[in-house]
Amino acid sequence: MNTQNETTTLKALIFDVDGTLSDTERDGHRLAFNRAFDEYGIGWHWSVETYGELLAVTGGKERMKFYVEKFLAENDVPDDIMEKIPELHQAKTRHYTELLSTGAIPLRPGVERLIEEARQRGLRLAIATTTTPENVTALLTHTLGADSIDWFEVIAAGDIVPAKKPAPDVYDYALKEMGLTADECIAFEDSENGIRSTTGAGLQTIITINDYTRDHDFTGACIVLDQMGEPDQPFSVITGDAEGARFLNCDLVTRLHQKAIAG
Ligand code: XBP
Ligand code: MG
Repeated sequence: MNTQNETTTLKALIFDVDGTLSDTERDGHRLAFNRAFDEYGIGWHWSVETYGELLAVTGGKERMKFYVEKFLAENDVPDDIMEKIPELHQAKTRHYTELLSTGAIPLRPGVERLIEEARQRGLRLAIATTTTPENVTALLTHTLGADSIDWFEVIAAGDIVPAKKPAPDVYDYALKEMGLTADECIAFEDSENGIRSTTGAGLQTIITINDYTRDHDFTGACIVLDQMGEPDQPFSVITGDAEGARFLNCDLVTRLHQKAIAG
């Protein structure tokens, strides 16, 4: 936090992926998990509702372990399942990247516009996510084009840090790699695990909710919106002050950042 009258220029935007850049969970990751379970003949099926509960744990391998430990009766646990989880997860990643390659999962409204504007203004870009690196590459390639990978100077993903969100480690890692302080950046998240992670790293956060996260606790966010919005598709403000704006652009992001770090 800055002392009064001191300002810190916003230098970088750090984006979460799942739920923030794109609505990937319900019809992306969930489907890919179920396809992997079918492929391995283990008879699990994660419904939309169950998957919402499983999202309490980030990371696909961690989520499967959580399911075995908390959702299955002891007699229903397949033999040696814990040893098979890494292989099952590789199959899930294959199904997920195949799904993305069909173009079935677009970016959320306003994401491409904001990223383009940030690039034009010379704002630096990074990604901090718990998902597997191949999944980030596939999403960016199939939505923004192959070159877009290079727009992000750091893509901190998956097992790059041992402790996934809500631990702050993935954001700490991104900040360290960029050589920036938390006050020089702003983060974009969609979930409570996400904002716990950003807050732990000392970052200010803009939240765009989705169906799985609308009831989460976003205490400390600069603003909570239903989406980034477009000029012809305005956002709704859930909490905070958008100063009359109808969609998120770099001017609003900068003002929200300044206001937040001034305390
Ligand atoms: C994303 C996740 C990930 C994905 C699955 O959370 O929790 O686990 O659901 O990805 P966040 P993998 O948006 O907070 O980063 O299966 O590749 O782990
Ligand atoms: Mg997310």
